Amino acid sequence: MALTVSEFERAYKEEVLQLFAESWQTASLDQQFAALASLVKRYSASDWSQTKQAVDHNNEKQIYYFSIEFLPGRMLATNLLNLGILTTVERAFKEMGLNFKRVLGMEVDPGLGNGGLGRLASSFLDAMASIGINGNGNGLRYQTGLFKQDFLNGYQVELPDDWLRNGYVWETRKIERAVVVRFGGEVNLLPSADGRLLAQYRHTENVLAVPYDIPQIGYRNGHVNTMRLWQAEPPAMGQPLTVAQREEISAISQSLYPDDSTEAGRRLRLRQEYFLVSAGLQSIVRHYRKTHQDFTQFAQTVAVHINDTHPAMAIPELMRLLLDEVRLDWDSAWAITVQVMSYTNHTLLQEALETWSIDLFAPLLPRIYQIIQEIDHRFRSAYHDADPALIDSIAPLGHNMVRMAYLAVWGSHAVNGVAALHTRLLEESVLSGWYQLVPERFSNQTNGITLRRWVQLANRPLAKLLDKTIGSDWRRSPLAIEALQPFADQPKFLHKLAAAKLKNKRSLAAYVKRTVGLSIATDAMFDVQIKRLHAYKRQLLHLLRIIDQYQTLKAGLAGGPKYVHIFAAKAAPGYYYAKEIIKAINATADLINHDPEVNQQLQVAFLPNYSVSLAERIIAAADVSEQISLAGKEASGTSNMKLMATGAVTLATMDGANIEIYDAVGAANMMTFGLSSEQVLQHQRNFDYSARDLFERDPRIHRIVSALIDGTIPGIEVEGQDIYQSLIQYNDEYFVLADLKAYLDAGARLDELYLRPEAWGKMVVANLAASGRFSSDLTVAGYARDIWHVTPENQVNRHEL
Ligand code: 7GP
Repeated sequence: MALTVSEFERAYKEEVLQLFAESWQTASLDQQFAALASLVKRYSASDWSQTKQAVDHNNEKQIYYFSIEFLPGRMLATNLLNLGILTTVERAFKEMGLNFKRVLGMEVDPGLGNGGLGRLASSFLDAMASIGINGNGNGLRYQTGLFKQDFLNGYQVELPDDWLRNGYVWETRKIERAVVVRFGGEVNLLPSADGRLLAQYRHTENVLAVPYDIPQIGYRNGHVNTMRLWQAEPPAMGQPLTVAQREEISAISQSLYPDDSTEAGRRLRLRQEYFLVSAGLQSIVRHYRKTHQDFTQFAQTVAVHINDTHPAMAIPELMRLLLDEVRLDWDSAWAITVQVMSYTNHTLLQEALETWSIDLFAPLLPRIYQIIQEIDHRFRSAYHDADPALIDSIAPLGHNMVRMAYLAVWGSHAVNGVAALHTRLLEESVLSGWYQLVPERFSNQTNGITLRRWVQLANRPLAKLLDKTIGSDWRRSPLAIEALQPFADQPKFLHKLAAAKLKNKRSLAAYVKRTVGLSIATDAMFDVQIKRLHAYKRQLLHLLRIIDQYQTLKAGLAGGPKYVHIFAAKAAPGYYYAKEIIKAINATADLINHDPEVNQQLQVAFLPNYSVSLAERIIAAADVSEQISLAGKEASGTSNMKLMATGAVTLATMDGANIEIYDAVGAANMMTFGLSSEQVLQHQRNFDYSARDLFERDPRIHRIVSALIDGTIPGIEVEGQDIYQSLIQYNDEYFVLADLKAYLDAGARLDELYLRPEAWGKMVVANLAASGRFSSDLTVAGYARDIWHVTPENQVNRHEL
């Protein structure tokens, strides 16, 4: 949009006055933030309304991205950037003598997600708006996020993440669009006038689903989509409810991933999942009916994407609506449903494949259960001449369970994995039966990231340098950054690149000092591992390398570059082993950071409360990106992409999207090591891996691992023992020791390169130049083409990669 500095200043001052009856000079930072955000929302309002009108007017197809998690991060800077007024507003703030950065810092991170899956969902919403497709989010409005993490004596402490306490500026409550979601009760199928059975419900628990809409502004294209979050409330009318009943209802949208170790917790999760899909689909069907008489056009105008299995009940719920309310026959309803639905799998971990016991499911969702039984029955009859053992092993119902992934594949026309290796492993293992049956449904769509956020916003020094060096095309066309490649050989440019990195390191160092009181050396190599804490991601492997570095320094054998190891990670509250690893890393950090014999060379910082906004600080400052999961376990990873796109070099196993980064940058520009996924499988099949052998035969491994239990690291008597036992006694499920030597060697090779700034700079440039292909604009263009069958309004220039 067009806006001059003085126009903006006038509007802003008026906004502060109107909202708070304060002059702009005396407004608090919170008020400054609220006024600016409210103005931005106003600026986007007419585009938002017009986008919605155009959809209806032209009968355009809409994508609904159903997800139990979203991680949008802070929205103010993104919205300003996407509206095209970021620099204008910055200039105005400067002129008014106000601190723009601090105002941005007032925004809270929405607590609507926990990890990669949620961040990907938000990144896709941004991309859909930015390439000009009508793509809406459908999620839950959790009152409290996962948890706020702090450390007490090195242990993780979980504090409530009360992110909505002061309201959320970007949302609008739409009470007039509320719908009723029904649970429990009885369903009777009664004959009706049209000769078909009519589902009659009795004694149901009715929950009001109230939508809150948030604008999702596209990048400088006037396209504004909607992220819709549902809140559960007691209905205004009907039977009076007890306090306890009302609380049970609000609990549905109270918090993300309730503890599922109890029956009550599992029931709550199931209620959440059904609430999410039923509210979303009811509102989609209602909207469609406003402009259409019959349902012949439904699949041409609606696509519903099931982000992992949590929303897989969208399939039986849409069937319910089409059968019971629209009154279609089964075959027509099923044909529409399959055309509408598509499903992405995000993990191969067996424990993450959702199943629900029928004993829990059937009484809570009686009609949905009936429909799933019918789906299961018809599936089995459709394949009555196939191998019965195969059909039995992949049917939606089996072993007294509803198997959500199988239901999702059978009810969708498209299924995808999130990186090439992951998709192949899905086809060969987790979903192999399904791949045999319906191979044409499977495709790969490698994940992507919002480069605008990670480069344009979170790495301003780099962004400026790119503009000066290759012009600003890269801001709109991600692949244009390839033009940087020739500068890999220009020492002057490499020098500037290093200076930009140093700037980011200084900002991060100031933050580290402020938050954890540690002064980190900005002339050190910043070696970063940031992601959820999970055994398969092997933060432990990284810790063992740090112990090795410590022991080397203590033995007086220095020589490598200075190191600052940076971690950020939350462990799930019930994941005891992950919490022990956090404690072990913190204890090691404490030892190293306080030992004057080593702390000039080596430091370790574990930053609490990993979040999108913390990631923005860390990623810009990173030199090394640790992507060291056990091969075959990490579906894709996306921090690997963010880090390479802002100038870090990747130290990685051949897992997930690391392989595609390797293909993009070449062997010379990435350091890979370790077992391949095939080798891991082979060891698992042959039972021929012995961690104890390695420990006993290799003196270096012996020395490193022993540090966990011999008192070298004070304060981990219990944790050190447990970790030691998981490695030696229980034979190291994640092959940490199997990969340790290769990892140390790869680290040493990286050290040598880091000590030669020109060699290092060359690698950094190669990574930057190859990063464009990981833009989620391109990923989403792939979904649009292969899965949703829509054409983006904006040109997305994905030339053949
Ligand atoms: C994650 C995968 O672990 C990660 O490799 C991938 O990049 C990301 O999804 C986006 O595709 N999976 C999850 O976050 C997840 O499975 C389930 O959460 C609760």
